[in-house]
Amino acid sequence: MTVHPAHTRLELGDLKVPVTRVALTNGETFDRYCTEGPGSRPEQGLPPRRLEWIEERGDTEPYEGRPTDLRDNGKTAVRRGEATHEWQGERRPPRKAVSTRAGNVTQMHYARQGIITKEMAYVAVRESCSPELVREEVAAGRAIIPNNVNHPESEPMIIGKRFLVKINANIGNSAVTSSIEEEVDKLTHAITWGADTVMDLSTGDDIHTTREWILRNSPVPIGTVPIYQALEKVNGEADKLTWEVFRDTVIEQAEQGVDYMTIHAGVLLRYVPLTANRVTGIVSRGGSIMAGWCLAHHQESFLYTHFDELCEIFKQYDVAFSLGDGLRPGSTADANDEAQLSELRTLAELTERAWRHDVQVMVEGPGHVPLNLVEENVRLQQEWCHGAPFYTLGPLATDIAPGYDHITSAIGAATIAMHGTAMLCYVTPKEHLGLPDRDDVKTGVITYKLAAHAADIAKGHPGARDHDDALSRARFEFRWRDQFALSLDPVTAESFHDETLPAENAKTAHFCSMCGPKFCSMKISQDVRDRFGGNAGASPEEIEAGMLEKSKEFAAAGSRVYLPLAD
Ligand code: IRN
Ligand code: FE2
Repeated sequence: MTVHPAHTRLELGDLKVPVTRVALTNGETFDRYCTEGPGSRPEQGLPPRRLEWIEERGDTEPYEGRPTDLRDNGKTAVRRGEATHEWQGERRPPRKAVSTRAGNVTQMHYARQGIITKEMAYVAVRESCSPELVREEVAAGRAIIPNNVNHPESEPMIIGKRFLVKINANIGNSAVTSSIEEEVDKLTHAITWGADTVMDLSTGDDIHTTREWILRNSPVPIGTVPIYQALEKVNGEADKLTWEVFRDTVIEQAEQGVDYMTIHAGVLLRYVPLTANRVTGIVSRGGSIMAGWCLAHHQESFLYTHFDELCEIFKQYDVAFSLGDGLRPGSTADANDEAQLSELRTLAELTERAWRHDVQVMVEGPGHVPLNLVEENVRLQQEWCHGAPFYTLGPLATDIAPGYDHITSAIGAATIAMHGTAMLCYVTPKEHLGLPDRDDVKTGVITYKLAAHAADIAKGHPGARDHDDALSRARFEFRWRDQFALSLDPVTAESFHDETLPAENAKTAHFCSMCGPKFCSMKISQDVRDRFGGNAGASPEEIEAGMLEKSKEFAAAGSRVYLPLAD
């Protein structure tokens, strides 16, 4: 029987912050960062836990409630071809919480006035740091708390390089496959395995309803790329897009509660020709839509020219910008080229513009980048964007392994996060090949969790290694159950062990089937310790003598590294 971790809550005043408490067989416990949800009935959604905090600030319209059954709202999809934000039939948003007094409800706005919000205090407990550090980082723009006032189901989290490295999982149906239920299931699955934020990249029909279900069921911030829905509204013809269609889409999504939006406002008309000689041109979906529009109209991007109006909308809901890297390299050959870096300079300019409105910003980054060029990406972004959080897609360190791109990208992701990237956008094994299914979502999340954690350790983040130490001690002491329970994926760890040693007594045995009972390095080290009363007390000569003795035993047993399995 595996040790099942239990949810518990750290209480600080009236704040209750969930942690997963792993009870170990030696009587110790280990707490892991987690969310309270998921676990709702999909058609009901999660309770609006953050509502009180939002309402007690008194700067939003009253909460109008939401349908008790999301199926009642099921006919609210935006139909293809609609170039208007008029609601169809029952398309009334479940509530509207537009700021009425200050006109600005962003966490950055409060932070800059010296206010520590409940959200900041909550984040401080999750991150084991002081609330003042959270406030300072948010005020300076070096961290964001994506936190739309219309998404009260979300549990506050922070993205910034002074905090734990976060990971985002992309889900979303396409015109070709998958249903709303499947997407909600993927959401729950991604969060269960550790996604810190989720982006809904749905395209096709029912885009509005899908997002509604996702938001109402999500305890983590939800991001979107609104240009995708805007494009649906003009029948997929990029040149038909207008600022008005786009603006109305943004308002519709902000009212639903989207916490951050990818806005590809750095794809300027004059940068498009810079991609002409690339190996892979423009690989960003949003980037190519905007490049197409700029070329068709021979005008500057409406996302750029109307950027201040976007800020005005964002600050009424506290939507954060994720400034899109529409010109990111899609192959290692194109990394760090003029197109990519020109766009980054514009994203830096836009960061400052958003900050003038106290709107929270993170900046998106590549893509495909050889390891030797990775550090330069963070360095330039941090320098030019004055420390605004960097959010990168991988990057893939090589292009040659379709089917394994969760790995090619995790190599780049760990490296870039070690140098200061705050959030990593996961890549699944289906990258470049197809829409990820449930299993791909899990593989992507686990792979990115370990990349992010590897970076936390390398950065010397306080307490990051505690988890490793707890697992390593369990491993060294042959507490197999504890080793499984402490691992990122206990199910897989246990089932791999079961493949060769399924018996119950193997779960306390002092060896595994890799080296067999005689040549387990951990066992040998323990023998050495027992003999000399612990390594600390043993002199180098004594240790050497112990090793020599083991070497003789090894030779006497036939010098075989692998032994046949014991019955
Ligand atoms: C993250 C960093 N750079 C890109 N991303 C994510 O890629 C972005 O947030 C979105 O989820 C996804 C697809 O973006 P494009 O292809 O429209 O740029
Ligand atoms: Fe790619």
